[in-house]
Amino acid sequence: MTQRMTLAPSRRAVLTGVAGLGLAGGAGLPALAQQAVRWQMPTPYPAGNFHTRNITTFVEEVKTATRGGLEIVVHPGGSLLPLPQIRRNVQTGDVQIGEVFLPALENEDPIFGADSLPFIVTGYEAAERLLTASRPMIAARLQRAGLRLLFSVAWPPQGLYAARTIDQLEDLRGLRFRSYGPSAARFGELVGATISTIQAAELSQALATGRVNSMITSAVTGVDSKVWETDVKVYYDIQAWLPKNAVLVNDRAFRALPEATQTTVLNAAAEAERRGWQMSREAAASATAELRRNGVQVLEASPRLRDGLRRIGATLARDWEARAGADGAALLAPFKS
Ligand code: PCA
Repeated sequence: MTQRMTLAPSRRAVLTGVAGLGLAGGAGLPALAQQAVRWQMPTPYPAGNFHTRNITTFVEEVKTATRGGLEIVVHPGGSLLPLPQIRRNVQTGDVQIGEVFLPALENEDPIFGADSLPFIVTGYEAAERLLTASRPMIAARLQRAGLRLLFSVAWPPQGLYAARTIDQLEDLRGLRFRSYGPSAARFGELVGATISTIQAAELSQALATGRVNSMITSAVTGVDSKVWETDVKVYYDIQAWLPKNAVLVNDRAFRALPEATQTTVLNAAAEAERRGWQMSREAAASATAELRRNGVQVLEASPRLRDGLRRIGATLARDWEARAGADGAALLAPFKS
């Protein structure tokens, strides 16, 4: 009840309209009549973003393979629910499926933030190994909350954006730093920046008004939010970490599907994960080129800046390990040289 109270009336109408059941066959075709299920799917990122495009293909595949038996309606860009509310609303069943940003769940359990530790996993190949190692841990934690992990896809490596050139860590002091989760906030704190938590859907505006003038995110999100139209015109391709999104489904809603449909969803999810990682690699390259084309300076970090960033990374990793227990230690061990 309280969940629904937090929604705007138009959004409430969509959610309470989720009867989920309807007749696929017409009234005149009783033999073909089967129950069609409709799921609502809030996602945080814009329609043109590669994560959203990948999800759209997933949804189309499910619809085709089930002959319309399962229809998933995607609501991109935080239009149905803002990112911080998606996980909870999938859990309560107000929506059946949704996309989340895993590091944003770190307050719930440090394991969700394993992919946001600076300079530990910095390339796709290692990021895939980290997903393989962490998947059972992530899935078990979600399962306890009645959620099922369908698939997870990495963002491109995270770089540093700023409104001025940054030659050393100290140059970040006093900047207005945008955070997208606990680890990014902690990073901002350690460098002495002022932190605002801003969702991707609100980022263009926050940059345009100068509410923030620095951040760590991917080239893709820099393009999505058209950083070149703001004062933020410098991008250091520091490849600090590769955080992941995850698509979660309410386990009760999943188990209510016919068995054949469950199998279809799981197969399409495995395919979406494979495709999504490929799309991520391609988007990393094309977005960096697009930043350049639009006049953003894409720079290498100076050795001094790199040293400073690594020092902060080591502090963050130590803090995380102290919180993440035996699972955390087991997860990180293979990645520490
Ligand atoms: N873009 C998302 C999360 C990570 C990324 O590259 C964002 O900035 O919100």
